[in-house]
Amino acid sequence: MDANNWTQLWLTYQRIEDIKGDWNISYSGFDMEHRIVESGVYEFRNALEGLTGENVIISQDEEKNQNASTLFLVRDEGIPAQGYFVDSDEKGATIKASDENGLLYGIFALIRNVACGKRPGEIREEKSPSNPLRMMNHWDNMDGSIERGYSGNSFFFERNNIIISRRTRDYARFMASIGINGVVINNVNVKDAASYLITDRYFDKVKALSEIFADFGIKLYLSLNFASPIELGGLPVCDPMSKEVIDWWKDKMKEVYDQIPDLGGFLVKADSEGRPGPFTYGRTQADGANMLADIIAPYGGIIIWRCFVYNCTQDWRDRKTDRARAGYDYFKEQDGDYHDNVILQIKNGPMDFQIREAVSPLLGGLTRTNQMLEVQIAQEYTGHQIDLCYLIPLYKEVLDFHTYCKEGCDTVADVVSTRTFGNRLGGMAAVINTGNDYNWTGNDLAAANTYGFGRLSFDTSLSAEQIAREWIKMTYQLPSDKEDVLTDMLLRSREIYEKYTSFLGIGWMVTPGDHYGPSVDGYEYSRWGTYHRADHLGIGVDRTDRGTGYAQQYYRQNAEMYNDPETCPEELLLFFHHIPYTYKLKSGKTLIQYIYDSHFEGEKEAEELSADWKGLEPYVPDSVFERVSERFDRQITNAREWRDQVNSYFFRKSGIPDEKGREIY
Ligand code: GCV
Repeated sequence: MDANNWTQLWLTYQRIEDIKGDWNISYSGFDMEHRIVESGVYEFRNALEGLTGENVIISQDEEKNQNASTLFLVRDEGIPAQGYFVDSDEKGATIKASDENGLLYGIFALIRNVACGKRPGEIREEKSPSNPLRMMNHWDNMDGSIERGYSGNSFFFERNNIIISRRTRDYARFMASIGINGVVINNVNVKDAASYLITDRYFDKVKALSEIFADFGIKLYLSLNFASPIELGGLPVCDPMSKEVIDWWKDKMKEVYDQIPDLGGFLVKADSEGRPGPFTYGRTQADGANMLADIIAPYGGIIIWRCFVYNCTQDWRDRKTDRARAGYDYFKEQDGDYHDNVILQIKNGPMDFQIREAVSPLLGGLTRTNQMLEVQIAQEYTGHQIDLCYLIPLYKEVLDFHTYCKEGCDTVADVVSTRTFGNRLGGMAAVINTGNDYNWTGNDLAAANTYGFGRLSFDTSLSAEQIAREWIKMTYQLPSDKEDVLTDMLLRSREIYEKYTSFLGIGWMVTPGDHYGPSVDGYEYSRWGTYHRADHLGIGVDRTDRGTGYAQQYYRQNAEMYNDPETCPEELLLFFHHIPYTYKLKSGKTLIQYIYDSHFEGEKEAEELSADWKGLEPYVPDSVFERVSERFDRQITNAREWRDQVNSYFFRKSGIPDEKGREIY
């Protein structure tokens, strides 16, 4: 692997040797030459050779190889789509599935169980995916840069070319191993060369990429420029109701699908942060999405339309306009109008991937529309893959949130899985955190988030701890007490990051633009709709019925809960309320004292994380130890800066000293 200059992430195959030796493969109902089946068998060989370090004989002839174990690959129509059943005994293993994706996931499940220390005979697992769509969104630009990327440059694009290498295949293997079945390769902000991905300038390479993905059961999707009729077609408008525009798209999509028949469809960011969209022509978001969806329906394509639509030129003096309201205000009205090959992709919170915010009321608020949850693995607001921040607990909270949209089946996990409303499409998407760094994710420990998102989107019942342990076992060979240490570090990390950056749901005190490090007023007088409204008496945004009314976008139970500071969950208090510094929290502490305490604690706990990591030095590869240690040093510097800037700011605003007399500047 070193020769290629990248790691194998969690597919290291070094942990145990219980399945070593030669194997027969017996196929029943599966074509051994099917591309996905071949990939699965190849991976099985990889695992065996990785474990033993020597070549193994994999044969189809049981007669010839009587001492070998046997892997039975059996088609069983009774197993749900993309699901699998894995069983094993001393003589081998059986994987049943009704389709090739399920078979591939079954093979990975077998390998995962072995790599996690289970012995043949102990392995028995039956799973079908919680979500039909499990997608990664790359924000990769064609010049090779990555928007919000913290792990080097793109491995898909370089100087406006598409790169295809062994790394591409490895990437597809990693994604399949965690159950991902869709990948959007380019940034949602589609500009410049990326607009040309749907032209013959790039067809050959996009097709080649889509075929590599297809080997692993993954569909390739592209982000689309809504203004393509203008930019590529030379038309004066891109009005979705204009006949000329529709005809242009029809010809374009025919050309695209003729060349790339496997293409899954398109992701569209429209009318958002300067991107073009239907609003320019007085049309609705549904008009835009449906026009494209109808055109690609005959090819089996889908349109994934983002709900991240808000006014980004707001006047900070205006206290009525509330960015948090925007998604619901724009999209709820047309619930039911979207055609059945459109999915609305909704960020987990109504603002933008803060370390803590309320769950978007659109999730479950829409009842007649395909919907999909979008989360961010790339650590834009959560530490740039410098600071440790295991995000699976955050995703779990969102998935477990009760929306009250339907009795007994109302969590976000229920809604996006399609269980609640029986929608045709649904699932989870994540803005991925990879790049061409040697270790793919900048911080080696950030790979736990990449791995974790995939596993969670496949099986939303897994706990954050189970996922962390799996990832650790597959990636490193730690004695069990050290595995506990690393698991615990991951599980503490989100709360620690929250403590020194953002208290009680306030968010946005980050350096503008870059979003790493503190700048308490950085966004306070800006156009982005991201305010904390701190004055000398208190802080927080009144989103109740006395304020912006955002809380009323939820179903009654949640609306009432959020509307009252006494029942509002404390971790979101300042997201929903403007609260005096002297307000007593449930603990009996005043708000100002909580601000001081949490920042002192957060910094101290960041130091403890770093100390815990130092204790793992003998157990992880030297290069990993060094890379991660260097990041912990930067995390401590960052946490100190946050602690001192935030505490000083609120001391100066409020004039109230710290009860414990600690140093504030
Ligand atoms: C891709 C935030 C980020 C942008 C990103 C945008 C989005 O505003 O800062 O970089 O653009 O979200 O999700 O579209």
